[in-house]
Order: sequence, then C-alpha cells, then structure tokens
Amino acid sequence: MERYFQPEIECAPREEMIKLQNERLVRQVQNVWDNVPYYRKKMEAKGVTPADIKTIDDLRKLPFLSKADLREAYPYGLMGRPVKDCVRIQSTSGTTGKRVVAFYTQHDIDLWEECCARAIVAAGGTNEDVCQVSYGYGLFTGGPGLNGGSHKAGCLTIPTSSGNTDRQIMFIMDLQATILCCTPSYAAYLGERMKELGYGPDDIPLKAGIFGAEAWSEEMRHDIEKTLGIKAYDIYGLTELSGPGVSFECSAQQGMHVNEDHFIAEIIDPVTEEPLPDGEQGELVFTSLDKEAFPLLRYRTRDICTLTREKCPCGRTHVRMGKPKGRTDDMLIIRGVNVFPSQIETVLINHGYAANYQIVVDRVNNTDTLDVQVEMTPEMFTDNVGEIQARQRALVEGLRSMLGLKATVTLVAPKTIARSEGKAVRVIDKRKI
Ligand code: DLL
Repeated sequence: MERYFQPEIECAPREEMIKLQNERLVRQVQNVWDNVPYYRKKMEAKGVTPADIKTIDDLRKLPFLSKADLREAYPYGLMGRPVKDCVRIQSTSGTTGKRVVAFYTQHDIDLWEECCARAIVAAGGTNEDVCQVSYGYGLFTGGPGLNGGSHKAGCLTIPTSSGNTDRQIMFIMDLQATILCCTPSYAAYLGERMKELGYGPDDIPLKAGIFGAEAWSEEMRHDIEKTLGIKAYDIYGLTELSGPGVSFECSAQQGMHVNEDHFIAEIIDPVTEEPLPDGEQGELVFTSLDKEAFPLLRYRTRDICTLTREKCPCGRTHVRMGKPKGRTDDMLIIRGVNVFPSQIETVLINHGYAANYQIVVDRVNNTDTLDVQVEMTPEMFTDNVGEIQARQRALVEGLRSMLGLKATVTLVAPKTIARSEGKAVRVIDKRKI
C-alpha cells in the first residue's frame, strides 16, 4: 500500500494546489520585490511589477535567473532575509565555476527536510527502518538533506557520509540497514564491493535505495536493484533550490513528483526561452514559492527533461518530471551531434557492462574524437584478442545506432577506472584543457 508523509498535500486535488500556488506566488513576488534589489531591477527592466502577477499563469511575465546571475550577485546579493534571520548555508563543489552559496532560515530547513521525508516515506520508510545516509555531509546538500528527512520520517539514521566503503558495508550488515541514500554511482560501487565480499542480494538487508545528484539510466537502475536486491528510487534537487527533495519518485517509478506546494516547474526552450507544453523536452525552470532566505524566481537549472501531468497510480497529484538527461552544459557536441553521457551508459549496460566507464573527447586534425573507455566485468575478462575485438566492434555498432556517430571503444581490465564516492566524473573533454 502506498504511504505518504503529508497525504493532504501530496494528494491534494489540482484546484486546491493551484489555489495555494497562486497565493504563494503573489506573496513571494512581493517579498522579492521588497527585499531583493537585484531581482527587482530585473523586473523593472522588463516592465513588470508585483501588481502584474495575480496567478501562476502570469509567471511567464517574470524575468529568468541563471547561474550567471548567481555569480554576479555572489555571495549575498540574492538573499531575501538579513543574515541575522539565517541559520545555515550549503554550497556546491564549484567545479563549473564559482561556488553557489545558498542560505536557509530555520523555516527553509524545516520545509526542505519535509520534502526529503516525503521521498523516504514514498520509498517505504517508517519508524521501523534503519536509513543509512551515504551522501557527503558538509557543504554538499545530499547528506544534511536526507539526514533531516530520515529523522522526520522517524527512521533510525546512520550518518556515515560518503567514503570508507568497507565501513559502510559493516554498518549496513551489522545494523541491518533497510534504506540506503547515496549517489547511484556509489550505490553501484557498494554493490560491486559487497559481491566481492560474498554478499548476494538475499544476504543484504536493504530494501530500498534513494539515489540521485547525478544523471543515471534506467539500465543502471536495474543493475543496482539486482545486485543489492532492492527497489531503487530516484531523487532530484539542486543547491540553489534547497537540495535533494525538489522532486522524488514514488512506487510507480515513472517520473519524479515535484513538491509543487514549494516549487513551480516549467519547461522552456533553452534558445527562445518560451515555455513548452507538457511532454516536450526542454530546460527545467523552477520558482521557489515559500523559501525565505534564498527565494529564486524562474531559475534556469540547465537540466534537460520533460514534465507530465498525467494521473499517477500512486495517488499523488503533483506534476512529474522525467529522468533528467543531463545538463545542457554536460551535453557534448561531437562533430555537430549532441551526445549525453547517459545515452552512452545505456548502450554499455545493454551490452552487459557495469557503469564503470569514462568518455574521452579530443580534437585531432580539426576533427572531434570520442573514445569510450569501459571496464570489462570479471566474467568477461580474457586475453583472447579475437574475443576482445568482437566485443569492441559490437559496442562501436551499438554506439553508432544510439548516437548516429562513430566512436572508438577501449576495453580495459576490471577495476582500472577510479570509483566515485559522490558524483561520478564521466567525461574528460581534452578540447577544453
Ligand atoms: O546534487 C542535490 C541532491 C543531492 C540531489 C542528493 C539528489 C540527491 P547540486 O550539487 O547543486 O545538488 O547539483 C544539482 O545535479 O541540477 C542536476 O544536474 C543534477 N541532479 C541532481 N539530482 C539528479 C537526478 C544536488 N536525480 C544538479 N538525476 C542538478 C539527474 C540530477 N541529475
């Protein structure tokens, strides 16, 4: 039976949810106008005032915010409350430029943790469960968010943070953990290590995993579910909007429900910036309806995905987003063709490989090259050259039909590609070095 953390909100009739969103949007726009001069200037430049925003249909009148705005306003320029009202910051790793620093009042933290609790309860979490949080703790939002959610859901929480894989496994086995929260790539690594230590899916006490923070394919989900003997749930979020729990998967595993009482989701065409209808793929844009300290309106995430408002068998009424394919800035353009790492992952797993791979892009004689380096599994490992070549040819063909592009494939020995404890680094683009 489906369980909910806050059924009256998660399953609210659509009219009620829209009414709530209308009220909250009007209040939030006024709040931002009054308290965030940076955004007020943007509104003035577009000729919009709070009086123009009466319902969510007026959302499209508002200007966008982008990562560039966050950089320009860094660190305090987008705050909606004075520092004295804030109790926490979280931050991104800053791999693609300046760090994002997001601020929270206690109210913001409570709402964020409730969103994470919704995800944990949707994955079957109760006060009978032992929930191991193996996302990094500290500036990264994964650990603190799921930790708070696990408390709110009443689970016994094991705050292992990431890393020290054998100790993770010891806790899972000794304390009989039933729910695991970490990145999908780390879940795959934990599964691989547990297999090596002789634990099969029936020995592992876990029943569910809550995996997110990076793009991962359906194929990878099936692999992890099989190795660990669990049901693997996707969870999405970003530091700018709080962290994990902006949306989460239910038992139907057909998209992630956006917590619409707190966030309005839109899909836009990244080039024309026009909103797109449900079902069409584009860039995800979020408006936070009730965050106090860092109230972003129409924030362009750069994540590419789709939305659907079709009825979900789980009973939740909130809009669902598809699996993000990746960020616009993760998309590789190779000889003019758009390539997402997740497409390559699908081909590899369909050919029986695990998700231990690296994509190396370079430019030789003015032509882009794409080399996919993938580990053979211990079962495939051989020194028979003919066999290896046949495997390579099969992958080159698989990649060509998925991407419409010729790639080279390098098969490497098991355990030669570094494992990640957080977000995996899949792409080395030498054209940018
Ligand atoms: O990754 C928050 C998070 C922590 C989400 C734990 C889920 C679980 P950032 O470090 O700010 O925050 O990175 C946000 O990660 O814009 C997406 O590109 C990507 N991302 C997050 N969740 C997913 C997911 C956290 N489920 C960026 N699928 C986002 C695909 C995801 N990509």
